[in-house]
Amino acid sequence: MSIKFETTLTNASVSLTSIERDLDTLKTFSRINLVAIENKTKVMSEMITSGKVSPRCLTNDTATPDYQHVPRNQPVVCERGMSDSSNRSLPRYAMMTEYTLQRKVLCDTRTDGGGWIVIQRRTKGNVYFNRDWESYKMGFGQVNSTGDFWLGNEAVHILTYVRPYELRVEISSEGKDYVATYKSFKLESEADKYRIRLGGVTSSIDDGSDSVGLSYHVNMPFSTFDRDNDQHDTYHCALGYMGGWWYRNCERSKLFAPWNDGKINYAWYTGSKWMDASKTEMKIRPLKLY
Ligand SMILES: [Ca+2]
Repeated sequence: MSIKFETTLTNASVSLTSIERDLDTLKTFSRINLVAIENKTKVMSEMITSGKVSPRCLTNDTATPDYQHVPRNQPVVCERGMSDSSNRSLPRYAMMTEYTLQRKVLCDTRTDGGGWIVIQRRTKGNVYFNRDWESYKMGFGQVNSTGDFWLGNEAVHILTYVRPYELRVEISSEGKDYVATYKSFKLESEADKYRIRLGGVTSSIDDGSDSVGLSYHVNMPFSTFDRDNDQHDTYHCALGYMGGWWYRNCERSKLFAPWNDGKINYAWYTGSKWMDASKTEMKIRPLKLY
């Protein structure tokens, strides 16, 4: 085989990889656009049917984000809890339909003003968390006010891709409650292995440095026992420590690790000690109400 032919083959291979990546991105965009179109169509049809607005008015009002038009007495998305005083009558947790996903999610309607979509919860330990890539992608467990669950990497990616979100992590350890809030939070797409983006931390258990809590895992891709995406050359962190996570080399937190005797052992490193966790919740909230 001539050198020229080999070079041509290599170039063709590089081009193919690039095209594949573009196709992946295009697929994600198409899916999000399709969901958005379905949502708009549904809302418009509901508005016209309910007589809230005439088709002509809708035509003149296309620049306004659609979910501002949803009647205020119908709790349909978590973010309403942030400003709607009527939501004070809601229970602490409520199942509401999330707009972008068009599926029921668990909302925390009160904590710090409410409006939180709960994406992870472990209080009972009756749900197995050492699952494969596909399970973490799609989510598992019982998404309701008493269940343990993970909402799913794909759902969290779609939400945080469409709008900027903040993240709140709550941990109970030895009778005390701890909180870590991150003013920016995002999961990249599956093509980028659901890489975690994180910033703006406020917490007594995570000072944002490179060696503590969730901050240690910033910019890491997600790993499961069947996907070694960590930075450890000779060890498969998710296989060894079990449970999916954004393992690095390997961890300073692991809230999906096995549940033993009513807690997750060595769930979070604070900078001075490892904490076990007898309860965890991860919840996200859009930064803007528009
Ligand atoms: Ca490894």
